Amino acid sequence: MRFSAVATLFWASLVAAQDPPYTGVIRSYDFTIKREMRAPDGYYKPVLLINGQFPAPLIEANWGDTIQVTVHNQITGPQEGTALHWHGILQKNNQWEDGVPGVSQCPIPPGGSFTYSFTADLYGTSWYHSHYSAQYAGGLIGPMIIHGPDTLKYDIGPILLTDWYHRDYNDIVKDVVGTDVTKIAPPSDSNLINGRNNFNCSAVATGDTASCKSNAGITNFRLSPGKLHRLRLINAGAEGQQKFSIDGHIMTVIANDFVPIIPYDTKAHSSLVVSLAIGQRTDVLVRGLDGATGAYIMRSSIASAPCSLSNNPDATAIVYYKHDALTAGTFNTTAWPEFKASVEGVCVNDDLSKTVPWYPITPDPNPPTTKVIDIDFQKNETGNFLWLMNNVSFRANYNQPILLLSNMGNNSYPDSPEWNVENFGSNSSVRIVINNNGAAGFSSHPIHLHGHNMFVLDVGTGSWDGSTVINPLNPQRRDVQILPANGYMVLQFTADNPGAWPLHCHIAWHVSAGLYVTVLERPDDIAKLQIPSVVAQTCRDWSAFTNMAVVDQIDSGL
Ligand SMILES: *[C@@H]1O[C@H](CO)[C@@H](O)[C@H](O)[C@H]1NC(C)=O
Ligand SMILES: *[C@@H]1O[C@H](CO)[C@@H](O)[C@H](O)[C@H]1NC(C)=O
Ligand SMILES: *[C@@H]1O[C@H](CO)[C@@H](O)[C@H](O)[C@H]1NC(C)=O
Ligand SMILES: *[C@@H]1O[C@H](CO)[C@@H](O)[C@H](O)[C@H]1NC(C)=O
Ligand SMILES: *[C@@H]1O[C@H](CO)[C@@H](O)[C@H](O)[C@H]1NC(C)=O
Ligand SMILES: *[C@@H]1O[C@H](CO)[C@@H](O)[C@H](O)[C@H]1NC(C)=O
Ligand SMILES: [Cu+2]
Repeated sequence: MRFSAVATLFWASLVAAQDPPYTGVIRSYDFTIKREMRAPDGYYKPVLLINGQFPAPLIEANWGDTIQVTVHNQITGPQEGTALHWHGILQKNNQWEDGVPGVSQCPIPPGGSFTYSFTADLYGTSWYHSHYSAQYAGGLIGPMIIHGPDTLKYDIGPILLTDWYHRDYNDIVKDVVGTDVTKIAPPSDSNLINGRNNFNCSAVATGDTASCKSNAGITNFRLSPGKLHRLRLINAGAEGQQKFSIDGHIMTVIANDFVPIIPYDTKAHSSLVVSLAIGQRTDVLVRGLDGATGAYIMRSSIASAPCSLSNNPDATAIVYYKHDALTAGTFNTTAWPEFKASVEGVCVNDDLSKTVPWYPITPDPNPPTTKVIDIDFQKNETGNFLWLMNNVSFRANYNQPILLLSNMGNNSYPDSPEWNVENFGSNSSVRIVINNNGAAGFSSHPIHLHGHNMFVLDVGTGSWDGSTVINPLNPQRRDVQILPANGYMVLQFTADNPGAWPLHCHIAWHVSAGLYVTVLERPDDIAKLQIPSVVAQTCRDWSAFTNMAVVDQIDSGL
């Protein structure tokens, strides 16, 4: 799976060109999704699994390969539709493979199958997850690694950081979009590193009779002294912002999302930790301590309110050099208090001035359109709490995917304002200013744009001054950025990818409650896309299912 030295030289010469090489290699996967009892942290609950696994299997490919995933929806107890989204993949020329029900496809009905096929068009670290209601908070997540020219011998692989809830995601969603203000922001019960952590079963709520085993066990990773290791951090949780560190070790940040950046050490900056909001990935290099034989603690802490809410925010894993140290179970924790202090109450990504892409791209300094979108938080007429963007709380119609209607030349839906479509027509570049102020400003949001590595021109508290752009010749690009509480974010994208692209908060509970806009990009070119007939067939299959069964869509659907 790794590149040879010669191949690396060849590929490196192509890198700046952006477009992936064509390798002709197909990486095939066969995924069966089921709901079964599991106890990742010791507490038994129904978990959505792929091929029996939580977290779901690793997808691994080389840049330019074709990834082909056949998904069998065997979810029962109850039956549900599903769809898988390949986070961060651009899907240029495969826009219908983005996996968002009601936007790019109809859900895969219970008992049905669908084969996704797309190019590994960027390289680095990512993940995939269900985009159907809050299924991904119920376990339907997995890592995805695409090897590029930046390959390294000591690759520790994916490190998934996920908050974890003991209640079923459907029950949580009902509360989140409910009418009782005390229930709309549920705290997570636990925090996991690669799907494991120890949970203290004495702490379960009175009356909770679920079976639970304390000391379920944690993950461990072996490092080699003096060697440079690559760690691929992924926040694949539902709500919590993670602050990652390893006691006694300095980390060098080399990529954010699918974008390699000019490296910097966490130690050399104010923050000693790596901050990741939901959906974000950060690749770090860690040099094994010279001559080390001991064991150290790897930590990921959910940043406390106002960033996130958790009853057990601290996840741990072990980093060890010699097996004896692992079994002895004594750890050097000298450095932890200093790290802990830097974790609290900071709900932002590292400064944009620090995160400079390795391969520069300059955005249009005068984009032909700038759209201002306000975020609001309100009760609707029935008293349910909802999030709004541009004065609309999004709600999908699973039977009418926006991309497919657009492909048939229909870009106006007078009866469906809740699809929240922003039609940017044929604009060559689009700038969007998102304001998170007023009554809605109490929370920060990880804002995710599909189909692009967005330029992040500026973020901050208060309002944008209308002109400041950080690193205007080469601003940070990534696919998720934290929009601060009581703040703003300015993003821009080059309209090089015709499609219907979700722009949304990646907190499961917030997108469930409608914090979402559909960016419609170059509809004239969407009309020309040759969408395979199997996509329409999935809609007929879904329609046949919904003619027989009532789909209880309790949230936005995403
Ligand atoms: C587990 O929780 C119980 C009840 O809160 C407490 O008494 C006990 O000390 C905890 N055990 C550990 C190992 O933290
Ligand atoms: C523990 O780690 C610190 C650095 O974090 C180091 O200065 C100290 O020497 C270590 N102690 C032992 C006993 O290895
Ligand atoms: C308010 O929102 C809830 C939750 O999405 C929804 O079930 C309900 O139908 C909405 N009420 C109105 C009047 O639209
Ligand atoms: C927002 O929507 C509500 C209800 O649809 C409407 O009454 C109000 O005028 C809208 N506000 C703005 C600023 O568009
Ligand atoms: C476009 O689709 C919407 C939603 O199905 C429908 O209401 C509308 O009539 C359609 N427009 C045309 C011109 O077919
Ligand atoms: C550019 O986008 C704006 C919406 O922000 C839209 O009103 C306008 O028609 C678009 N221009 C073109 C040329 O499509
Ligand atoms: Cu949010």
